[in-house]
Amino acid sequence: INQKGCVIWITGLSGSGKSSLACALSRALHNRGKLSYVLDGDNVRHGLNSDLSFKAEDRAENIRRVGEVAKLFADAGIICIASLISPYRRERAACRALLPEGDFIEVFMDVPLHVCEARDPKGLYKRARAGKIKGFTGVDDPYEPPLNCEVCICFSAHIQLLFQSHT
Ligand code: GGZ
Repeated sequence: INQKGCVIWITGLSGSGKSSLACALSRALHNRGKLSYVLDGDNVRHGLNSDLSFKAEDRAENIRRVGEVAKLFADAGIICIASLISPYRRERAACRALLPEGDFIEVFMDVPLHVCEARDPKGLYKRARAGKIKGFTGVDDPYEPPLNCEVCICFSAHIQLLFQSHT
C-alpha cells in the first residue's frame, strides 16, 4: 500500500450523525482505493472497552484507549476514522498530541441538542428524560464543543428537509 495514515476524529452528541458520516467516509475512501478502518464508540464499547461505564473517568479512559488504537492504525498507514461522543476537550487534545502535526483531523458534528433529540434513533433521549438513563450526554452530562476543529459540519434544517423528501 502506498498510503499515509492519519486519524479522522468525529465528535458530537448521540444522534448527531457520527456513525453515518464515518460509514459514508469509509466507503468513499474504499472507492478511491484507500484503506480505512472505523472505530465506533458504540462498537468498541462491546469489546475492547466493555469494562467501561459512562461516568466521567470511564469516558476519559474510553477516549484515551480509542486514541491509542487510532494512532496504531495511523502508524500502519491506515486512515482511522474514530467516531465517539468524546465529550471532553482535554482528552481529545491528548489524542491529537499522539500524532504528528496535521495527522489528526477533528470533525465536529455541530447539531443542536433538540435536533438529535427529535431524531432519537434508539429512544435513548426519551429514556434519559424519563430518568431511566442517568448521565446522558446533553441531558444531564456535559459536552464540550471543539473550539478549533479542522472541520465543522453544521446542521441545516433546509438540507434535512431536502434529504427527507428524497428518501
Ligand atoms: C451518552 C450513551 C449513554 C450515556 C449509552 N451518554 O447514539 P449511540 O447510543 O448509539 O451512541 C452512544 C454511545 C456513546 O458511546 P461513546 O463511547 O461514543 O461515548 S463517550 O465518548 O462519551 O465515552 C449512545 C450510547 O453509547 N449511550 N449510555 N449515558 N451516550
